[in-house]
Amino acid sequence: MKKVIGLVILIGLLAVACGGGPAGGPGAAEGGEPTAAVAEGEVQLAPELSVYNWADYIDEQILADYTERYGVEIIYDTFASNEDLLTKLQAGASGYDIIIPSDYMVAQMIELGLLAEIDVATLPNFANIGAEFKDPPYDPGNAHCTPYQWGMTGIGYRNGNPAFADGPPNSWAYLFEPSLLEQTAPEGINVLNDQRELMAAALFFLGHSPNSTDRAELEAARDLILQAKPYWKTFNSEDYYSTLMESDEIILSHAWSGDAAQAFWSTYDDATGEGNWLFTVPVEGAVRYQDNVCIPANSQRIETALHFMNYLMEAEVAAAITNFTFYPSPNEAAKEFINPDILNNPGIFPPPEVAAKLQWLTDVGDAIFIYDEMWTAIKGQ
Ligand code: N2P
Repeated sequence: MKKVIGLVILIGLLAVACGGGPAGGPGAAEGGEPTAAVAEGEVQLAPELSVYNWADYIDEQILADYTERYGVEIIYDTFASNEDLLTKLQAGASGYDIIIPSDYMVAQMIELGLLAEIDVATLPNFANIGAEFKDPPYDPGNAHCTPYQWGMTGIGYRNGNPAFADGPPNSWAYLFEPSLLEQTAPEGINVLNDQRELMAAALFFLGHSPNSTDRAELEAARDLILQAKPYWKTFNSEDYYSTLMESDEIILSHAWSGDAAQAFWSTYDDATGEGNWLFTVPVEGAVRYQDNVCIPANSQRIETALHFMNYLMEAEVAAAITNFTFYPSPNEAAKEFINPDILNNPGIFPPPEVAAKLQWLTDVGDAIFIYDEMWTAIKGQ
């Protein structure tokens, strides 16, 4: 289904209908181009909007602020992985208006016809997005989605634990090598409950591409995971930072960078200047992801979803999201509102030598069925 949405056109028409226009009062821009103020003032918003996001990936106050400003109730829910999101969406009738898939999943969803088309030229705040984040390979021309936040996948570890006395666990060997696991497993290890991420960790460790489509390589990754699995306490990618890291149920976790940073700051002690959790990027390489704001093709509230999408790209809103989640923002205009401690933190905004080790996950096409088969074996045994 092809839906090209023109927010400015729609707003422009409404402005005319309401007697607005180039000289028509507040919100009317010079030259007749609608501004964000017009967008805020004139678009007809639905009474509610359903938003489906990763866990711990927004300050819910930002949703409350939107409700207060625009009178739109947000129905909010979270998911644990891109594949969970896809399953929900494919089940149909999900009712979601805004979803936040990662890069490779955007490509898969476009292929499956699950996303509404948008025209970013109609979203005034898209201008705030940094050039390097626009027009991504998985969604040329941002024809479906706008960038939300990005980050890295690595290893979170308990600061001060003797197991890490010789240095950070900066190798995937800490997830897979029995001699290391024997030391750390008794105190608890968590891995992300995320098939592409866990397979990528194993593939990096084996020296293969995280986007391998080779059955023999994927089977080797599965076997590596299966031999390490008895050492792992939990598969959790949803509330692991609060229920496992912060509460000291574990000492090591396969982790997304911002979640580890949240665990650091929530345990931060002013007296020592330290938090309980640190983060490291394995030497073998690691995943870098770009998460995106998209609208399911079957949304019944597309204009409101576009309005919300535009709101998330306001410089101060995007900064508030990063200041809460500790994930880097693609929003260039937000930078002046981001806490400098976050901007200058190499565990959040990676320096070039770390960035050089990061790789995107891409759509693996039909090989996804091999990944599904491997994952079923991994989770089933
Ligand atoms: C936050 C999840 C980060 C998104 N808990 C990973 N793509």
